[in-house]
Amino acid sequence: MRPHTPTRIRGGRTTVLAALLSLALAAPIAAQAQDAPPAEPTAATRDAAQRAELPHQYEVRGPATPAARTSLAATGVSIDEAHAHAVVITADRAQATAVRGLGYSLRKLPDPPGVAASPAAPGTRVKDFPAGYAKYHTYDEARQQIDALVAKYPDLLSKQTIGTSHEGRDILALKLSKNVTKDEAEPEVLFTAHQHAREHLTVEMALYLLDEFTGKYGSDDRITKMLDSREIWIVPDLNPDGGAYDIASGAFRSWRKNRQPAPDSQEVGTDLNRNWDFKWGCCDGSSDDPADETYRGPSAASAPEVQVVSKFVHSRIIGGKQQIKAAIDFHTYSELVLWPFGFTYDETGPGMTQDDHDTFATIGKKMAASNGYTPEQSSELYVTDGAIDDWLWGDQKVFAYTFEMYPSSAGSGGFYPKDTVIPKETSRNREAVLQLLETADCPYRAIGKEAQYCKEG
Ligand code: LU0
Ligand code: CA
Ligand code: ZN
Repeated sequence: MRPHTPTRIRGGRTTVLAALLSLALAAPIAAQAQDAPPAEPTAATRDAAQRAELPHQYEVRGPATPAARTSLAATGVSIDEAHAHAVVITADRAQATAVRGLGYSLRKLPDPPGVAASPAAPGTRVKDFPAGYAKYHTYDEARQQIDALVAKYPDLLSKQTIGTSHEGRDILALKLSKNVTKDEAEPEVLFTAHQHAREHLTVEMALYLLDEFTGKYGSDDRITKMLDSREIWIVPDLNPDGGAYDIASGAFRSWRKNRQPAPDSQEVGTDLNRNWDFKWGCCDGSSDDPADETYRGPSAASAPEVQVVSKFVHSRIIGGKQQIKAAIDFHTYSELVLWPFGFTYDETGPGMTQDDHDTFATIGKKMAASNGYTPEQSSELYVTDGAIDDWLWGDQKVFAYTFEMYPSSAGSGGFYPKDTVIPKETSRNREAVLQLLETADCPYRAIGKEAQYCKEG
């Protein structure tokens, strides 16, 4: 049976939270004198309620079209996989109930080994990856590796702090180029990673690129040529707070958002990839409920992390021209190459000509042929609004792609593949990255329209 169009379900989590809080409070209140004032929820009871709320993955059979997936996503769950007649979602208990309310049946999937079966006891602070994941880099380890590379390759690699996260962690931008300390008139390409906290493999992707490009300059012809003629920007960790929170208890929490409290709410976290300032919240592609996985935040670019990177991208407008020509934002998982727009099913329209679309699709398909991912317009998956690619293209005219990295399914580890896959699954994108760099001086060359779009001046 095909479920009817869902109505937006709000406050589900709040209701569950209230019920848990009243349960937790019932005993102490009963033991108190009759005229004692009602107790305020303590940090401990709030913690208890939230610990009952760790999200899990479920298979949902039925949704088979972009429209059906968009309707399902409107409950505020994240859709992690889309198949011909089923999807995999991440949902907490209240959200799972909301999805069942649409007429779907849910099958809970087994958690990967490192995922917390039950939440950590309050105060547990391991702050590192679980066993089997030791080769993933924590925020501090990534910084150390980056600092070592900057020290080793000062003419090729430079580091700047472009701002700080909600909790005050530095957000870094690394520049890779010959004569790195000079701002030369070369096409620029941006690689970003880790908007979503649980997508740790993307930080490894960024570190791989830094390592590969520094280490092979001078010996690998294509890399040498690119560093000689491009300025490459890498923002290796857009969401350091979320990443730290996801691993802080010693078992993964399946956390997606940043760690900024929502206004007038007990809930924490904005989905950074619904917070960018282009058609923000326009099109049922995000949630206004702070409890949801895809909460878009109270206003466009309300997340400090989004502000920091937006400001950085704006800073690359020189002489009225955006220097960044192309970009990849790394996510996991599903093995996809995605291009804008996400806010509409339409291939073309205001802000996307047929030539623009054809250029996106041609380059995207070629990159996908190199890494074995599936190429498609982002909204083929489901509608998103406020996603980075829509902003980078719609606002800045950057040919921006999203790569959804390994694996293709939850059965291979979902968001949490073991560290043994890191070398293979990061180097798998080497060719695609080189292709994008090589095309960045004139992306329209891909459709044979260099003369029309890329004349000097
Ligand atoms: O933000 C997302 O929902 C992405 C997909 C979009 C870029 C279309 N999927 S993810 O959250 O699973 N990485
Ligand atoms: Ca240079
Ligand atoms: Zn993601």
